[in-house]
Amino acid sequence: MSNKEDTFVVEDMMCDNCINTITRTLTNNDKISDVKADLSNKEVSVTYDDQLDVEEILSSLDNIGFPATIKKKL
Ligand SMILES: [Cu+2]
Repeated sequence: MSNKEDTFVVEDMMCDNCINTITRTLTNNDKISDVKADLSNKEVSVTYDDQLDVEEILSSLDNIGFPATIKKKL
């Protein structure tokens, strides 16, 4: 098993409370090993087991009221 990292754009992430909610929710998933939120860019970088479907990350963010999109890699 190996890890991959994706960055998500979360437009509704406005403050530290949002970051806490997002970080707590994602780190509850044991296939997610690291979450780094950057409020200034409204981006969340997630390191996760490649067995985890990225759609699951998107839907868990959607479920807590933070719809997200995957940032395209350059
Ligand atoms: Cu907030």
